[in-house]
Amino acid sequence: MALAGGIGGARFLRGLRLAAPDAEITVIGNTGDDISLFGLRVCPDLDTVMYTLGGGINEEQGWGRADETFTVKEELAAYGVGPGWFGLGDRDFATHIVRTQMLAAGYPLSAVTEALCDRWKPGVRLIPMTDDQVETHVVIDDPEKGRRAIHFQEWWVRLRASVPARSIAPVGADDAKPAPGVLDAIQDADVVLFPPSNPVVSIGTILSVPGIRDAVAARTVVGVSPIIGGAPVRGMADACLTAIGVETSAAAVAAHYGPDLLDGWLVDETDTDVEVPGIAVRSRPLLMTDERAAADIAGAALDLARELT
Ligand code: GDP
Ligand code: FO1
Ligand code: CA
Repeated sequence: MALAGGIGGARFLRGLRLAAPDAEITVIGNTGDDISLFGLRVCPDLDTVMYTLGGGINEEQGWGRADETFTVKEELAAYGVGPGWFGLGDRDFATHIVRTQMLAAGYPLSAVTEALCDRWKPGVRLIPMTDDQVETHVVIDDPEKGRRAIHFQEWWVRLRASVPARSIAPVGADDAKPAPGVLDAIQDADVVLFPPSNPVVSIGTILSVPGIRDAVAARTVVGVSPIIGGAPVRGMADACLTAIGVETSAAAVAAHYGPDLLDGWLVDETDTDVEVPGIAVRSRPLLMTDERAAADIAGAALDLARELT
């Protein structure tokens, strides 16, 4: 089983599915990025995993649908209805409409996600970390409005993480319960994998749901570094790590997870001499240039897990 954020998680999982075709793979998805827009519930990381594994993703962008159009967004803008900084496409809108309709009818997010996956057939069981609402917020010093908390998406997408985060918090996590099946999946797993997802706002958020961290720590856990040569492969994960006082390096991220949680850690071949007390480190190419490369990385993570079990 694996925890997963968006792009890094989804591409790793596509490789894992290829590396272990006979395995039953359960994925616990991050819902801290979720946001309500135009009255619709949007779950970017769940959708990125679902579309990527289901063959509907915009490959270049890494999020959103392939062959997308933006007519609804343009029409909303013509009414002066925003936000204009979040690009919801027409095809993607349908997903959010179905989701919101089912949530309003009383179905929990886990059941809604299962229903959406009936169409996409991702080949893994995708469960949101919780059915309760958890939203990551970021405290910034706004040049005009002073210190205030904004939604993670506003910081990440509108501001491109250009304003330093004073702190980052998964609002609602303290009172959230793991979704049905989450703790069982962790307890029954042969191995728990951390894809190269964002350590703070993807993996960190999932681990902030009470009960999940302890359940994971009791298993054999192998992670893949999202940091190569002191920088994220894509995105602004460095801005998130800085906010929690962790250096942007493969070693520092492993040390941040710590030996209580992590048993094994894959770092890139160019990150030589990485040593983390209590964690078995192996180096190999970590760029997911295509599905085969991602499968080789996933295979190496499984090999290390077997070695450590
Ligand atoms: P997000 O929710 O869309 O931001 O995606 P995730 O949290 O799942 O993953 C984001 C992380 O994936 C970023 O910090 C990247 O550094 C990492 N990443 C993206 N592509 C690659 C890759 O090819 N190799 C590795 N090792 N990390 C990657
Ligand atoms: N990311 C962007 O950088 N700009 C967007 O306009 C944008 C729209 C969007 C719509 C649906 C969706 O599922 C994801 C979307 N993302 C967009 C990706 C995204 O929200 C972030 O990259 C992640 O949440 C960060 O992990
Ligand atoms: Ca995310």
